[in-house]
Amino acid sequence: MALDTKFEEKFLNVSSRAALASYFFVGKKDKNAADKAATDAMRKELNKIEMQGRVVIGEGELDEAPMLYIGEKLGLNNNGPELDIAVDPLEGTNFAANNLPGALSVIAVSEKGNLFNAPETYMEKISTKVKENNVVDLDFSVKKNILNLSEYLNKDPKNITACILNRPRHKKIINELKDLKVNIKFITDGDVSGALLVTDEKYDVDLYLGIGGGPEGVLAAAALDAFNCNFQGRFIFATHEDKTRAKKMGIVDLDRKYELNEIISGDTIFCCTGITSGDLMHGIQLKNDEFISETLITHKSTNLRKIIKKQEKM
Ligand code: VTB
Repeated sequence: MALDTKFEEKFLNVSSRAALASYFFVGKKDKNAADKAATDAMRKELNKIEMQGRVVIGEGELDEAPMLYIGEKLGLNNNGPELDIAVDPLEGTNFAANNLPGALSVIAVSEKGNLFNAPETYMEKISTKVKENNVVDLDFSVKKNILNLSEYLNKDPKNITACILNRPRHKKIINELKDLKVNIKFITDGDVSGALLVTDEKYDVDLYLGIGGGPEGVLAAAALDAFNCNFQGRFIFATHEDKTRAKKMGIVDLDRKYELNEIISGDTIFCCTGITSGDLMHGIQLKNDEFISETLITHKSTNLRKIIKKQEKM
């Protein structure tokens, strides 16, 4: 079964309203206020949609986050299709708080049971536009991935661009990329966007790799699936608490490498709206009593994948 196209507009409205709410806190040096505004707006809009929604990736567990917590039920009239919902109302809290490029509001929706219930831990990730197996793989060395990609794309490694979060934990990967003379696109935060840079030639990124948030990995996978790109992820359960929580969530093999369609399957709608302008989209702009938003929307079953610009009343 596919998700009805009527939901495209509805979920686009959810992410654009969340982006607008957060926009008012841009540059105010208050990450929590910006996040709360986006979360409250997202929740309010989701509850206007006729669906039986359930948050599978959200703002934490009930005891940590009163809004959009994992397991929270959403929707109008307890009627309509049963949907699994993943949200990151404010992806890039640092960006919003400091008025830096790249803050987004993100949501992905699937039919019940098709979205991985991801714990809030780190995830080792890799994404490319190459769909074939065995070209790029999380289990290969950096060198093997780059050389395979180089051969596949018929590009010298020095003309390959790899995107990675600039973190000390990536020192070894970064040194290997440097040795191979690969162009590195460093991002300081925001790896939903980072992972999506492989979706279009215009971004000039061939590979995304490295360790970022698990929930962000699942969200990116939803869009990458619609773009027919590849993604693999492996959760990193570092602490005893992480391991216990993972087991509670039903994860048996803690070291497992997940393929894209084990993370997300069936039909999906993905929307991400720019709060501040970044690589993917322009941020929110205000015009008198109206606002302009740009949202990247994908709908797997209808092959919808485009950036929609809207101007509407606040
Ligand atoms: C990651 C990344 C996110 O925050 O969760 C990162 O996936 C936090 O990583 O996109 P560190 O603990 O290394 O700072 C983001 O960059 C923004 O939420």
